[in-house]
Amino acid sequence: MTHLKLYCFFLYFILSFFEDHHKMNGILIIGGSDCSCGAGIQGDLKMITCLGAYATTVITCVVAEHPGRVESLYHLPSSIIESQFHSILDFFPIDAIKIGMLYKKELPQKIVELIRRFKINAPIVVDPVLAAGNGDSLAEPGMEEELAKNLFPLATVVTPNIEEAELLSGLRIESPEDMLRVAQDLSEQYSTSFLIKGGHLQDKTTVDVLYHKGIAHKFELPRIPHANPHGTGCSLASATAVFLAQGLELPKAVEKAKTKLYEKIKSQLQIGPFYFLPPT
Ligand code: PXL
Repeated sequence: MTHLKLYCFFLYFILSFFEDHHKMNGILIIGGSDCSCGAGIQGDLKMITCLGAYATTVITCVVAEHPGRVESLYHLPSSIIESQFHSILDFFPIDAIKIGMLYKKELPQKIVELIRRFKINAPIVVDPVLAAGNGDSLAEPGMEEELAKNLFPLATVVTPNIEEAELLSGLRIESPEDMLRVAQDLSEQYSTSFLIKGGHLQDKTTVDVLYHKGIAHKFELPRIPHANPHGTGCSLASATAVFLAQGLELPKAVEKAKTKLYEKIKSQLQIGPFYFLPPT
């Protein structure tokens, strides 16, 4: 090394001590684009940004939708999905991953391959997106098995809503007690934690149930009358990813995520005939 190079290296080293690095947790979101910006990538991006983390996105498909219905969707070729991974992971630190809508049945295996190839070692929240809140399909038939075989073994937590938990378990869920039983069953079957999101059960309270390391945790908050904004499921999962990135234990991360979501639901925005979570 020349003297000049050595001097520059030394100067850089000294200056880096005084630099005011603004450290933010990096959250990688893998999922579908919702053009109405309620759910999917855009919903996650709003929640993650609000919580002070920095989100990067790998978009798997583009969905033309609003909260009332899914109009059409276009899934992206696997080469561009891989390329997005490259662009981000060549330089970006990842403190948590949130996986949402994949649509194509071959994607769970592909995503696992990429996570392994890039040696990402961070908590992973798997939202097993199968259908939209209005019942429209958001995955190819047979996605349940592909998610279970490939992604559940890597998941820190899997976050189905009631309908998705029913599809994954083959059991009916009509009450918080059913949620507890199914969360335990799924958790034991797949050896990972399950958070069943109960927002779609009609009750005076909203209950989410986490089964984690042999213990059931029930998170209950009052239901806000007439509040049904789009994207609550995605937002709960992405907020959980942020708190896991901060190093919180899973039950605490879920509790904080639910409290944040509750605050946002209280100030939901009416836009046309639909309700959305506020962007701030
Ligand atoms: O509301 C469900 C939904 C709609 N659209 C996209 C989603 C989801 C749920 O995850 O990812 C793109």
